[in-house]
Amino acid sequence: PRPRTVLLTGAAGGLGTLMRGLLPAYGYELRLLDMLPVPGEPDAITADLADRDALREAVRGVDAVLHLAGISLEASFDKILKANIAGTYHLYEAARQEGVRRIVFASSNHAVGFTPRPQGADDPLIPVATAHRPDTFYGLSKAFGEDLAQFYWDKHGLETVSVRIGSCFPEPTSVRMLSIWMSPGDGARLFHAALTAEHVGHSVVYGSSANTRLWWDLSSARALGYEPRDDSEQYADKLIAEQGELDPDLPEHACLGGHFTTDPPIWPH
Ligand code: NAI
Ligand code: 15L
Repeated sequence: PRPRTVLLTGAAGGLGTLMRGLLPAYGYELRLLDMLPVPGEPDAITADLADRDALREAVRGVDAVLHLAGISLEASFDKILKANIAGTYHLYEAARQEGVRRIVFASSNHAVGFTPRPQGADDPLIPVATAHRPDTFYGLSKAFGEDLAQFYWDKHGLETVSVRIGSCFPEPTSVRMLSIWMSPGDGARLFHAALTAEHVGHSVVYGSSANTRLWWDLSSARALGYEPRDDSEQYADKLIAEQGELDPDLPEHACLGGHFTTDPPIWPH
């Protein structure tokens, strides 16, 4: 049966706000959760991912979870540990205890951010089955989340689609984003496919539109039934005129994770 009631964590965030607007058209009834109040949504659950009791109650009776909550950029290890590592564990444990069958996990390109990017049309696309090469504590937490998802599938039969999202914003704003952009409409199409495809076990997919300058292999996403409709190329002339082409000799342009690979770490708390 198709999931109807979906818990959306991180509902107050950028992607959560976009998906609150787009997913109801697919027939979902969304239950919302965030540590911050969700503007205009008085019924949203205000709870931190550290609150195990609140998570148990929040997942009770839902068909699936779209797990977007967490720190979405680099931060200190202590902050990442609490929100993204322990928080995602608490969510999985609540789902297991309440018998939820599927989670769609917002992983990130930064789980594999130190992977060299293709530099020309002849270079192979980055496959899903590539080793984790996290570029930040943040990326490390996403690699952990993918492993956690694999463990809950192997051990407990709880299914996950881990979506290594590129950049999901209304428009791409950098030359790097031309390669990894996921339009909001394609994001909703991909999350819908991840929520409804049968027998996913633990599947890992890249999350982007069908960009002309794509760096990765979308075939595992397409295998879920995802058919992207958008391409960032319409923004290419303007962004390249403003910022220039990516220079492969610059360290911050050499790898998938871009400046996340070269930004100084955030120490310590
Ligand atoms: P965001 O930072 O705008 O939203 C994250 C939301 O999670 C916020 O509303 C925040 O209050 C909530 N949150 C943070 N810690 C929490 C906690 N301990 N308990 C409860 N709620 C908590 O981030 P955005 O852009 O909406 O991203 C959503 C998810 O997708 C994140 O997990 C992010 O890592 C992932 N992602 C997003 C990408 C993008 O392009 N937007 C790219 C790759 C991954
Ligand atoms: C991410 O994982 C972040 O959550 C998002 O804000 C963007 O920075 C994106 O990666 C990116 O790589 O552009």
